[in-house]
Amino acid sequence: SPFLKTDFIGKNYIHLESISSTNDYAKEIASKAENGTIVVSEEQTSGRGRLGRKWVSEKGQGLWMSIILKPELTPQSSVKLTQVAAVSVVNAIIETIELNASIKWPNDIIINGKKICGILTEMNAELDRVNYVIVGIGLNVNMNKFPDDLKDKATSLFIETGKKIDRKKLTASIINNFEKYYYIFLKEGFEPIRISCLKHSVTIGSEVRVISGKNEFNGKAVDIDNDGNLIIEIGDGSRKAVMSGDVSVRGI
Ligand code: BT5
Repeated sequence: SPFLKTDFIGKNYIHLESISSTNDYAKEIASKAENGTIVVSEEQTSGRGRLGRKWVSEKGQGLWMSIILKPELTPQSSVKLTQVAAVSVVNAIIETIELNASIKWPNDIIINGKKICGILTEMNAELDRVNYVIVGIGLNVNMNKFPDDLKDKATSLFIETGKKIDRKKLTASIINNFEKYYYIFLKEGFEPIRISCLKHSVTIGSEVRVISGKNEFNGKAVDIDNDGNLIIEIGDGSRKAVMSGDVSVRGI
């Protein structure tokens, strides 16, 4: 693509017509694939969210993409690549579509209160060494409707702008931004990413209900810490750190 301006991410670019899930495909080829390999599919027949949830991935209407990375990072800091991706997608949307997108911690991108993008980061690690990380990004681009159960909570760039979006330019912008913020993360650590997440966050400052397994509580989201955890202030004024892995955070 003439729009791609990266050193290594997307140099190896695999474009598929149909696949179960680009994250699954990426996992299969990861050990042999070069760092920065990208897998994109026109359609996913079993697109996945977190915790086995389904990701609706219609043909030709979205960007269903996985980035294979082989970073010199611990598993603990590789988790933060979700936030690196979120910041990249938000910036790409602002730059190419001029729409104001925000981040709903930890892995959703929201426009006008509805979800337009989800991120699924998965990794393969031994002890304290990461073999590879797969950053899966699903972005609703040109679909004009969603299944009934998603109608009120999902949106697309087409629904928001009334215009069909050129996926090539947008995809390149996401990849360019991702490499930029990935380098910043490797060189300067999580702090600049954290600041960017806070700047674009819809979660911070709002009352939320946290559901983590059997444990549920209400509080106010007040910060993101240096590990990427969400900091919740509860009734008695004390603070709880919530890890991104398996929680659901709902506005109340
Ligand atoms: C996510 O999970 O948001 C992560 C989604 C990652 C998708 C990408 S596409 C490329 C790569 N390959 C994959 O197989 N996956 C990745 P989670 O936070 O668990 O949210 C899932 C929930 O979002 C579902 O339970 C629905 O409520 C909602 N949802 C499903 N499809 C959607 C869509 N297309 N747009 C908006 N919301 C959707």
